[in-house]
Amino acid sequence: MTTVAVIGAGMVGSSTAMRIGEARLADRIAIVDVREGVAQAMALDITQALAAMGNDGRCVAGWNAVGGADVVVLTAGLPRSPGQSRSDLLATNGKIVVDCCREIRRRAPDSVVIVVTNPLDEMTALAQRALGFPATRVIGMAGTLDSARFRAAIAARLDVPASKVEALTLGSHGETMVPVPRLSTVNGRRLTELLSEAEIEQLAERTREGGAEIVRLLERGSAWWAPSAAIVDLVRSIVRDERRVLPVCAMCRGQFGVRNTYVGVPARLGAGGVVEIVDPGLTAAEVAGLRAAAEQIASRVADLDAVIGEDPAPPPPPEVAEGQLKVGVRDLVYESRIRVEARRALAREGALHRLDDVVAAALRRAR
Ligand code: LAC
Repeated sequence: MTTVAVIGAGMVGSSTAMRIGEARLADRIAIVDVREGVAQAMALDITQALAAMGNDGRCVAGWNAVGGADVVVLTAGLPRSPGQSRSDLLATNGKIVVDCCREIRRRAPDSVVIVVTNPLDEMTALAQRALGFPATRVIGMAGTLDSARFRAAIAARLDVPASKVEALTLGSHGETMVPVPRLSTVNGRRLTELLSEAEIEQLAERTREGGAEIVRLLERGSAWWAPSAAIVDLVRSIVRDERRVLPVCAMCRGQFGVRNTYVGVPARLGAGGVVEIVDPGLTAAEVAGLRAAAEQIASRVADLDAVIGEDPAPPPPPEVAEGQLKVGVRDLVYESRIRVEARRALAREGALHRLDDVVAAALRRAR
């Protein structure tokens, strides 16, 4: 029996729960919200909708229903208001994420957690600390959404079916997003052969601003149809162990020169979460964009301690859990701090290329 839990019964959470039911990805869907009546209403409405469609799926409300979930989708938090950036939500949503993670840790300790709450990259890093799960089991959903927006923008510009467009975005779910037009194709032809650099940049900018454009138009709340579709893509690859490579916010342990930081990268997703991080053959300039995104995320993660107050991290999990580097959960924040300070000092000296070595040396000294 497969249980998928969705935390947060707002528009993103409830449309995700409905899509999971429609796609028959779970025998049981749990839905939770601080507004208990809203979660109960959504559970009834979704179960009745599935019945109307001849689908036996069931949606159940409340934290008890989360027990033993295979996948947990964390959407709880406030959406952006017009004029707000995703990082304006750091403090408010940080507290909500930590509270929810305490429950998830207790009730679904073996789950794969997909974080959707904004600011996405920072909330994913925070959730991993608060959960104390191996980072392979905590990912953030942004890349499949941003890539879909890039694909839709390309399809509209060239008036071709979206299904004939391949498009990829990496980096953050924010201003340091890294659309990769070099790897984008339309009917198998490279996008770079079809449009000028300036035209492609316009589409990339529209993609970076894709979420804000909808927030402005809605005046209240943010998008849900594309986010929920993009979440379901990840859920499917995990619950069916499809092992597809999808762009997600994942912990890098040295890949692309990014150490112990969450950032948007292509990752193979299977039953246990991230199977591997895949290099699609990025150029030096694209890697530089990815690293700039990772550094910005790391510096914001370093600020989270002040936001959250008490340390939410449980004791570090066994190092062998990930079969990777010897890294404890606290290092994520600790290394970020070292990185931010070293970055400032090296930038003054014009020696940023030494950043990794300086940080590695500082970590060695500290251990
Ligand atoms: C968006 C918000 C949810 O991109 O971040 O639509």
